[in-house]
Amino acid sequence: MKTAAKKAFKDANVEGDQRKFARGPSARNGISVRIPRVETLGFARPGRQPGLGGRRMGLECLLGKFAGLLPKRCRRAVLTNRALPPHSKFALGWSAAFAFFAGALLACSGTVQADEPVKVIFDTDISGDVDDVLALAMLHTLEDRGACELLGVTISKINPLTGPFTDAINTFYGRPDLPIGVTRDAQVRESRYLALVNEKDGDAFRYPHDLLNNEDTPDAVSLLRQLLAAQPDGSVSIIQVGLATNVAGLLHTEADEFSPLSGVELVRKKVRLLSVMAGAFTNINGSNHYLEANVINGIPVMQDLAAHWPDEVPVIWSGFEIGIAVAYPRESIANDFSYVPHHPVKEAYLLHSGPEHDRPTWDLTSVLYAVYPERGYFDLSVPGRVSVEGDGFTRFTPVKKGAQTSKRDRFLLMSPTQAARVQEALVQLVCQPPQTLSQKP
Ligand SMILES: [Ca+2]
Ligand SMILES: [Ca+2]
Repeated sequence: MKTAAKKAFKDANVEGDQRKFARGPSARNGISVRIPRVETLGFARPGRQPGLGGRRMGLECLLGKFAGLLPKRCRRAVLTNRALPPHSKFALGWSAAFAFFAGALLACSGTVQADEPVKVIFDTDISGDVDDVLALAMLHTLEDRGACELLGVTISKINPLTGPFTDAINTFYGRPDLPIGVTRDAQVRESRYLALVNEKDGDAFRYPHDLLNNEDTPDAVSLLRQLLAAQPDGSVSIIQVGLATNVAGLLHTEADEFSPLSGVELVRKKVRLLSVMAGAFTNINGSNHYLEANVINGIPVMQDLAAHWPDEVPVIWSGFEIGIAVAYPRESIANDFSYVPHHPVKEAYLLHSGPEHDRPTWDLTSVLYAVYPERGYFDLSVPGRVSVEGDGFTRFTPVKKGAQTSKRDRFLLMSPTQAARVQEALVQLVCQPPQTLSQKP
């Protein structure tokens, strides 16, 4: 590793600032992160994702099942595209007919079908790093495509412009009334890009918004309760990509005007998944004790979350190692957003990182997993339990074979092949023009 990059890494460790770490001379060349090796690769993995109720069946799986019905020589011929032995044609004919009827049956039974949009609450510390802005843009695209339904945004750091800026992004993407809640009790954070919200062209805001003051927003924890209470049971995925302030706070709430349930009961009833960007779950530059910013900027609340989140609701952690292995390419920022004269995502990125930087995609990976858990973008670790230690280290303890210990937590794994697919998916989802623009004459 280059010396300057080593220094950047040291600074990041001391100050817990991911931005400094990745803003070394080159996030791509100066820092090498070992990506965990995984056995399973490829698109549309068949079968169920543990704990998440998989419903899709991959083409490979269907082909494999079809081939499994054939005599051995035919099977080889089908799978290798070779000529069939003449006496096997009869068997193949029957098998093909069977496969046709099985396929028709499968279509009728609804086994292979479009999924319902994933209901999402986005809990973000939008202020310091810019990956939160890209992640929010991505969620709007995913809703435009019918893949998710964004119920609201809750903000977990204090800066007077977080609410107005988020409202401006939501308005840009055609959702000016999306509920926004803001914490009143968390770390105060400066920002390089939030002031964009006050830019004017002439007398008008460059990025229109009608939320002008965080004082006019509900408290984030209260909004979490309101949004959850209104949803069907077991339907909501919470994506937490900042401090755990709001989600941990939710766990300590009691009955209110929105629900007679306590916070833990509400989570148990309404939430299907917590997708978290926090922690580190592999060696990072030889260190097996890397301290990640979303944890060390609020250790007590992350400890609280890890200790009190109910066992029945899965938590999937995207560690530091995942986002840093997938950089957002500067070429996309330069070229893909010029469908409007001013684009808030591009301008925020440039204010934060400049034009010569490929920003790691930490928060975006938690969004991608939450909305597309079954597309094989990532693999999952064995189940176990994450605990947050006093210095902010996230310790994962795998479940012991046969033991009745908690299986609540898993963390994301990603092979180099998957990283290439993830990068392309993220770029296309972040830069897609808002539906509202394409609908204009
Ligand atoms: Ca608004
Ligand atoms: Ca963040």
